Amino acid sequence: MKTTGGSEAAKRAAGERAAELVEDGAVVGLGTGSTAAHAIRALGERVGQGLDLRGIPTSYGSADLAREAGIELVTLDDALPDVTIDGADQIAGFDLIKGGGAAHTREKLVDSAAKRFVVVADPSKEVESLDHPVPLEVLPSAREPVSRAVAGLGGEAELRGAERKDGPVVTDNGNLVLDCDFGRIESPAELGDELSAIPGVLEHGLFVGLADDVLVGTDGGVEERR
Ligand code: ABF
Repeated sequence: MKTTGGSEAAKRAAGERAAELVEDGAVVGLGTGSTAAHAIRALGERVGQGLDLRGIPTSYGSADLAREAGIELVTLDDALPDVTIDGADQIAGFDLIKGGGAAHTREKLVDSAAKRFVVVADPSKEVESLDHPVPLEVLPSAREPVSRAVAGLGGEAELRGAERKDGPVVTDNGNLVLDCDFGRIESPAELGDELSAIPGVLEHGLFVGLADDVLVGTDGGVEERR
């Protein structure tokens, strides 16, 4: 699974702490990315010790990892998550930018459906104000009109993987990703509403007001915000 910046020990500390919070019998949303992967592996170990749980994956990657870890998988048609554990690309307070793994549409579905959404991260993700490019999952036919609409909102859209010989990044849902640079984002909620209103945008990577807990791993422990 793709690893972004930040120490592996810090990611592991956050992921393993989140896995400890899961109670017997729970349905758990399984996030995507290298930090959430630590939680999935730790949950698999707990299943091996007798914990009863079912997982709802947010991507093919998290589904594969969960199967390897011995976690039974179900869908949102079967049950809603008691808790979802997922990573982030940038965190300001409880507002997030996600989508670095091109999985944010399913992540937002599973994260928002959970009774409790626990974010796991290393300290490199924390900032005062969000300024990371915002990923948009767009229909392949909507790439140009969406790019123009983003420019109209003061942003600059870049097709993810445009430079790759084997073609741009394609999401699990068969769509493209535009990474949209707006500089410092003064009002994430307002920008999120504007992006949602653009025809052809399936989902944007601003997660505003969804997180219940933020667990930031460090090399020496875990800082927990609720
Ligand atoms: C997913 O994985 C994303 O939404 C986010 O883009 C990324 C974080 O990855 P990592 O934990 O590897 O930094 O949760």
